[in-house]
Amino acid sequence: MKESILVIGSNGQIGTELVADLRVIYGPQNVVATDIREPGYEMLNAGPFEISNVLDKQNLQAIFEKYKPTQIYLLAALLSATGEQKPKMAWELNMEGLINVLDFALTYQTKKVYWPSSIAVFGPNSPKNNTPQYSVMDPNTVYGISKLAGERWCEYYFLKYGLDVRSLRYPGLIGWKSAPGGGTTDYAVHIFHEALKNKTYASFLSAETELPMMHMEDAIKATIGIMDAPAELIKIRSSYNVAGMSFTPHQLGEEIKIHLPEFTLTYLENDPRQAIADSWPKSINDDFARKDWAWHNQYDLKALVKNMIDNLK
Ligand code: AKB
Repeated sequence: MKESILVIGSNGQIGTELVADLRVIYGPQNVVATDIREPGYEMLNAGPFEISNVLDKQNLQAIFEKYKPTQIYLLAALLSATGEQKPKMAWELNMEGLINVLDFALTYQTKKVYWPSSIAVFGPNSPKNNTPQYSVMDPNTVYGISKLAGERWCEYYFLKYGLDVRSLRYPGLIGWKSAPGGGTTDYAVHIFHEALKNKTYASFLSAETELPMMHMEDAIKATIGIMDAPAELIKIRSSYNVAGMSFTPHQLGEEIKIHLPEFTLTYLENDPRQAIADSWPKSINDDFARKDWAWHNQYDLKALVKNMIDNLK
């Protein structure tokens, strides 16, 4: 059967790379990129693009009616740092956007829906190290609360209506092809651009703040991997823990110095993103994803830093 794939929120950090890879696999015409804003020249000319607003049901329905998607990737969301500045807007976009898409997916008999969750579903009382799939979850950011609620909705639509929804809890994502926006883990991308341009970077997270991270290539592989897996292998219908590596700003800085010896790293104080990072896990246990649908990552810190510097140079 011919696939019609809809990517909602295609201009963001994940969408930019995901659309390009899906178009290689399924053919450019079968992957419709949609976002609330027009994309750059490259995306606009690489395949179909539509303006979409997940909060505008009429607009969304017109897109479903036109393309009758067989698969949907819903990536439109406000991330953790922006969410704390605009809590009501984050809740509305992250929650109502999800429910609108799940409802239209049912109406238009979409085969599979992908929705990203995050390590932000964990909170200050979750275990910090090797955080298990199932544990205390008490997120204290609006973003985290919306992701945890979203996970419950995804599982609910699967159990109640049989909608094939699949999801991953992304750690911080680091890639050289696209820029992050509004997250707490964004420092780990900005640091590379500044290291190459100005040989120095001021981290808004403290030297010893350890967080789970992943190379974008691994994240895209996991995303397409879980969507391609046979439905019976997807045992968890809320969202899967997935892990790549964990490091602190200091450890990242030291690894960058191996390639750029003149690089210096300084630290800002009193940034509101520090409290968000302090509420999150340091490392993640992803045994369920590895066992259920054979997830495995490729990049560790060494390989990530080399790849980022080689490509951004
Ligand atoms: C953020 O920092 O908000 C995101 C995430 C970990 O979900 N990158």
